[in-house]
Amino acid sequence: MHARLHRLAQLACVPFALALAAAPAHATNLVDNPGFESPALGGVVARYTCNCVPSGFGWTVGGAGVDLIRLYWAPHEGSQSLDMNQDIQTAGTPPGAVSQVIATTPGTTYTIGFWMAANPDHSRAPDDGPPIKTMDVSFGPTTHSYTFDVTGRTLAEPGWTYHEFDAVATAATTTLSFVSTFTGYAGAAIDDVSVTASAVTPVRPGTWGRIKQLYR
Ligand SMILES: [Ca+2]
Repeated sequence: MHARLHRLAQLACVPFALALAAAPAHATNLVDNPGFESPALGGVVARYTCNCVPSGFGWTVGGAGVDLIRLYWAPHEGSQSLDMNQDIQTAGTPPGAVSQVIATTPGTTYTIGFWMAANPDHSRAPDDGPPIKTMDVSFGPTTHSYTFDVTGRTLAEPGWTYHEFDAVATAATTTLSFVSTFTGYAGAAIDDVSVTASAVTPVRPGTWGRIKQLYR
């Protein structure tokens, strides 16, 4: 191609390239099965007790286990959400946990978001546990504690509440974990978890400087 034609062809691409550079970074959710919709249950509950990743679940179950709940109470989205304490049908249900390892870039800030409510069932008090449900959420070495008051909440209106925090990754992988911190069969509930890398401020070279550079 003639040099001048080649430069014109390059120039024609400038607006498109600038548009790409100026576009905000898409906030990709790095969490596997973030809304607990997998596996889709045929019944109301799946009780996970293994210290493993149940088939299709994407999260490692820890502690005394958790209950995957389908439409017993209204989820925040979709049809399913997670009860952080498994209902073992007897008194003194110990707390459960879930975690997953996420690929991260050291030095990058991530925003960890989730919706929190609680199992509002109160039919076997006091085995349901305290009205204030507590949970720790960790991203690597960063941990925050959260509470949810289930008083007055119902199956139809669990009172889903959004929380988020920022944390800087220190390694190529970072463990995201949700850990219940109380005893009782009615645990904190979570849905719609997200981990997103902070948007990088795009570099926008001056249009005229870019054009002059092409014609040097
Ligand atoms: Ca869901």
